[in-house]
Amino acid sequence: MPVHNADIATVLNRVADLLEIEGANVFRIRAYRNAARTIASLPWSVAEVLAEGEDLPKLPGIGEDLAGKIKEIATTGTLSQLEEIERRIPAALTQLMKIPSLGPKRVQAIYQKLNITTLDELEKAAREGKIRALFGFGQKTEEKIIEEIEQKKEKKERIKLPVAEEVAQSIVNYLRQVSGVSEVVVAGSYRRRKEVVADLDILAVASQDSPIMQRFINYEDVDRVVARGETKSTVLLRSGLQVDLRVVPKESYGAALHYFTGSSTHNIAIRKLGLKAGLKINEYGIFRAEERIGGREEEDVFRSVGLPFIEPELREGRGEIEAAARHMLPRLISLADIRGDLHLHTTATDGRFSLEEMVEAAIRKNYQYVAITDHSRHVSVAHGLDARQILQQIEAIDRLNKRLEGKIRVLKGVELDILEDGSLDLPDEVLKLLDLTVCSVHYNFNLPLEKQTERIIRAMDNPYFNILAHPTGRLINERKPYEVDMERLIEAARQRGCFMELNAHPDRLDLNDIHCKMAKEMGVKIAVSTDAHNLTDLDFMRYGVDQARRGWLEPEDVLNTRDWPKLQQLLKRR
Ligand code: DGT
Ligand code: CA
Ligand code: CA
Ligand code: ZN
Repeated sequence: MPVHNADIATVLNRVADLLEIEGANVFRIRAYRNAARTIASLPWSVAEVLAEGEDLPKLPGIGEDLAGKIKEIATTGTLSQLEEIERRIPAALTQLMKIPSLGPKRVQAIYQKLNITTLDELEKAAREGKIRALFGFGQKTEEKIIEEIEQKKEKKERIKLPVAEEVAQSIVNYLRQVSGVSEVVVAGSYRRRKEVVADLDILAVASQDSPIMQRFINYEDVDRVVARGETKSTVLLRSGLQVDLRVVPKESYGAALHYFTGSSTHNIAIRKLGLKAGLKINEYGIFRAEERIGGREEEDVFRSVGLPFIEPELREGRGEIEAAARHMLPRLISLADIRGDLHLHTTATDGRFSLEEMVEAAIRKNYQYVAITDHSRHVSVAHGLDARQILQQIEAIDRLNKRLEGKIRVLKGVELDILEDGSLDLPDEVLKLLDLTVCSVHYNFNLPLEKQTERIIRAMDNPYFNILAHPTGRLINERKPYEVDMERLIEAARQRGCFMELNAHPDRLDLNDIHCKMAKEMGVKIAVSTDAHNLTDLDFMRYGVDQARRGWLEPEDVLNTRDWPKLQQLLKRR
């Protein structure tokens, strides 16, 4: 069985969860979580490296002990330490940790006092009023718990793109090797580059006698076969991810690719256009009466209804068909348009690599410039910099720029905390020495909409405010966006010459696609930045570009497609 990096991360996180319930040392717990994050973001497969007989390279924050555990997981799929802990505490307890109101202390209490180990038991006890009687709980908490269990039941967790990608690549490579198979592509929301996907929709072209279906359900990662047919099958993988496979003949490939790429709103609109033109368009092809007039290529579908090709990222039924009809489709940005990264951390705060190492990595990306934006002092958990330390970093960057002799321009920046009263976290005398600032809300997420909006707009009043970083603070699948009036924020940014960030980290992708489009339409440019905390995080840029494309952004709409002189002009506020 292939052990994906995501599987290793899952095991490590599980150990951390259980240790937390046991009340273990916080540093120890954090080490597991950090290791999980590091492994999950590696651009290469740990299991594959080990399988080739190579040793695990030294990874930041991962000592010998943890490295040994990672090897054990990568080679055996499990960890003896985890099995040991699981013997001590019921495994289902980690499910309880997923209820936002319950921390490890409360889970421990519920388990020890009421012997509750599952969500169902928890819900029953809460409905019977048994939770409120526990020390440290109350009626309010009990009601909240019930509400949170209900919410959890409603939503099936959607998978973030990087995890989906890892699974998709393995299975696509596997299917490509089956005899008689000529095409294998992932369609659906994955191809539209949605930040989270519910399942993988794989489309293949294969000859009639190809054993592809049999091979698909025999794939080593398959846990359960949900449905099996001649042309369509569905399986559940061990991770719980569902995969649909459709096999079509060559002459249907384009029509099927269009159909299974979706979205269904987009498909329905295209089909209607077809009907108006006397055509039947479906996953098998394009037909006039009974005659097939196209469907081999995806372009055939658009051509048959008189439209130019519409990029998958735009196919959400948000006006793309109307725009195509008027030849007003955006010329979408691509990764090659990006000239630099405007949000990076170093070991000066919570980054994992030094200034020099981060800059070297940016040079390898062929960037013209890169901005160092470590945290300001308010973020004490990340050892935020005070005025004196920022001045030191400025000097270090000046020296580095001299030494680099124009290989890249290192921009002096800071990630400034927006304080509760809307002031910025460092004095203007320091800020005026910087090339740019990215400003963000890191605490007090719970302010009412009006207050939060005004807090941020007040911060923009400061003439050294350049870019609003991760403007809603959401963490996909983990933390909701804080309440804020985005239209007002964007308008305020426009009036003041500020910009919005599209944070490219796949856990954030903040702004989202809809807000990117809104900013574009309102005339506010966007910085697509990775917020890199280690070298490989610079690769997140492509997720940012994907999201930018979903937001209809053209190179013109993105700040960091400019060369430095133009960027410098844009950053100067008048
Ligand atoms: P997801 O899986 O929720 O992330 O999003 P999708 O778009 O991948 O949805 P999925 O997997 O249910 O279906 C894949 C594509 O198949 C969908 O984007 C369009 C097409 N499709 C599915 N059901 C229908 C339908 O009832 N009508 C039309 N026109 N197309 C459909
Ligand atoms: Ca899908
Ligand atoms: Ca599907
Ligand atoms: Zn940051």
